[in-house]
Amino acid sequence: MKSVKFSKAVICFMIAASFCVDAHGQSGYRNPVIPGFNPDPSVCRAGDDFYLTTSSFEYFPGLPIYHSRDLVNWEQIGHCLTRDSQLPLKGARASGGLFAPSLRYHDGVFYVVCTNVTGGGNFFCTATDPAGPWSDPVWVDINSIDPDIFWDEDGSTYFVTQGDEGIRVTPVDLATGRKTGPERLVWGGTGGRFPEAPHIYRKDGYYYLMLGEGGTEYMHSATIGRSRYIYGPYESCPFNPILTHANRRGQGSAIQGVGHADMVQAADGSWWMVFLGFRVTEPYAYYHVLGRETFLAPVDWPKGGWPQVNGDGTVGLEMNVRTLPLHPLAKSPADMEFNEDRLGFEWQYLRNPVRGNYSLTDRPGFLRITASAFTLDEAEPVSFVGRRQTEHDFAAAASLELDARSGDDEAGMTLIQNNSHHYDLLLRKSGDQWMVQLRVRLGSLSYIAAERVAGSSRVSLRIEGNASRYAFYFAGREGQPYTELGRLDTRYLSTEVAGGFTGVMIGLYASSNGKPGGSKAYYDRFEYRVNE
Ligand code: 6LW
Repeated sequence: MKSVKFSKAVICFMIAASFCVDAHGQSGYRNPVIPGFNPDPSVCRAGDDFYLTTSSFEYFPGLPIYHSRDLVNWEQIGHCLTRDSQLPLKGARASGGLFAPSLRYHDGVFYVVCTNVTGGGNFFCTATDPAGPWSDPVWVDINSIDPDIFWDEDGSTYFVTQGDEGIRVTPVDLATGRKTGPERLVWGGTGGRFPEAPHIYRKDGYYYLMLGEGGTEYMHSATIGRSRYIYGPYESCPFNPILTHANRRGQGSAIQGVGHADMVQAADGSWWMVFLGFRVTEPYAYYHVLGRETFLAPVDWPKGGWPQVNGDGTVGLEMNVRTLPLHPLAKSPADMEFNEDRLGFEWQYLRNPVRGNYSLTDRPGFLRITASAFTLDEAEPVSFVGRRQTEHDFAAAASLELDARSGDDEAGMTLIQNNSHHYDLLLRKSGDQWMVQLRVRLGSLSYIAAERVAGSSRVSLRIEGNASRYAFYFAGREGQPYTELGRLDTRYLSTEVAGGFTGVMIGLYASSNGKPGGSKAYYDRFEYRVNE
């Protein structure tokens, strides 16, 4: 019996950002460039290749690694943290675990520096191939978050982190992970709350220190300062914030909360910024369910050497700007038959998985998930594997057979924002009957919104989403028409309601609800289609 592994190359998750070229050869692209829960992006360049990582919190494996040749089209090539020894998530609360990473390339080596807020704090890992394998973490005794790593021209190396009062710079010996000097507060930003997400760039004799400010919600922004000395004093850019939608220009935009940015220079000399933002369900409807996503904007350096982001510091869904030569990617297949021996990189577990609970080879053509006693309500390694909801308009479906031992066993699909906010479409046995249920879990409220007799232990489940509603369906047998079970508002799975730093994931799971686990759910198909 073989456990499910995450493939390096076999099943690549292709993110096909759409693009267009007009009659004059002017190219454009569509934001976000990496849709769905992908916050705190950090980017680096190695030759003509760009690599990017984002925060992954309580999900495992941790820190997706994306590759691109044009900054527009991204393909996931792996994860940084694939071993339990690299990423202990025991007891990780929702939105615990891994916060804001930085990804850098220096002298032929890739570095990821990050914070595990659940345990261990700051660390860095290295790799010569960003697809992995990555080293075990080197833990660094600095007690603050959002670390960046910076190499100065004299060879000194620094960690740049967020402290309560502002940004700190600390010399660190990368051979040992030890501090070689004190943590020094260098800049408090421009006065916005939560000065965080620091990144330092060396340009034209200056140290440029870019921050996120305003908190990661609607007041978010990117600001920048510069100094001739790494320890400051930092002079604030007169045009701050250089990126924000928390002003009249961003009012009514479908994109809100832009900030937490990183910059990269392409081989042709052009500068680009990646940053997080979120798509509200519609302009002026102030909630979002997809989490914070990764956006892209061009950067110029006119005005006395201060960066200007996409002209006026705002961005759109359609970006009518000249790009690098585009390298479109094939789209990921919408249908999965579970015939491969590994799941694609887009799939993640909740916390360190009990590996024996998952198999693709136990019964060829099926993903077997063995129920654990844990439920989706607990901050535990529940038997679950899921992928991001990447667009408001989507359809997801799964076919399932449940080998239930008792009425306590259940399995099905879930839309999960966190342990206390999820919608479950599940199969369970009640006496002699097989029932399909639609269960709502919102904070202290948990109830069965609808249930129907399923007819057998084999069902097809389907969820369709748009900006405001999720609709839930089931079909008793292959080929039978779907019956609608109910509709639920998207709003209650939003970050505004549920809180936290993640976005909605579409999961397959099995649970024995606190009783000894062991019953098996066999999934033989999964489909995920988006309407762009
Ligand atoms: C991250 C902080 C932030 O540490 O959210 O948007 C936190 N910015 O920089 C978690 O993603």
